[in-house]
Amino acid sequence: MYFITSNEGKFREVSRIAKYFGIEVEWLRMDYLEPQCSELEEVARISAEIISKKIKENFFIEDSGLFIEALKGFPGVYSSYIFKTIGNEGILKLMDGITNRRAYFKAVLAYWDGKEIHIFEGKVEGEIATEIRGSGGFGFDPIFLYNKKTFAEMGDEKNEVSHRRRVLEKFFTWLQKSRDL
Ligand code: ITT
Repeated sequence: MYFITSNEGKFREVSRIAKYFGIEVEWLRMDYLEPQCSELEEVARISAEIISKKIKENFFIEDSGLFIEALKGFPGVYSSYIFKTIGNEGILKLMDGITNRRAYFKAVLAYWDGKEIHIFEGKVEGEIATEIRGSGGFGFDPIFLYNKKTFAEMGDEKNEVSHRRRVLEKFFTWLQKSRDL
């Protein structure tokens, strides 16, 4: 099963979680052009449609975003660009003085089975920290608090509760069932 991403941190987590389910995932490192859409579902579906025209094998991709309540869901679908530009420090600055720190990560997975696309979703609620903490994980992990620790401080524990874990759990359970039919 191919997993397509340009993000090494994502691949590391996906292959680790897949192992819990006895599934071997192969990394197809590809930087595909993401369409500009207002919903993650649309980004994932359209990206998978474009890739399916180039690749014969079954594959899946996963698009994630950080949604901050006080910023009306920002950076959301723009998470990748915002991380590359203002980064974690920039997000902390935007959140300066804001007491509502609720946020969530959402992951949308699109699986191409050779004929059609199947969509799955996973979400995890947390808060934006007031400082950068921890050295594990990647991306926004050092500022995303889950039960008092940031994802970057949780090590492998992140893979038990993350948006990625939740979406993959749904996908792999579905995959196992549909293979048994
Ligand atoms: P691909 O699209 O090639 O898979 P990407 O890094 O562009 O890689 P996304 O668009 O899905 O991936 O991710 C949006 C941003 O959110 C990006 O900057 C990631 O680093 C960040 N992100 C995604 N999942 C994360 C996680 O589990 N922890 C922290 N940050 C995460």
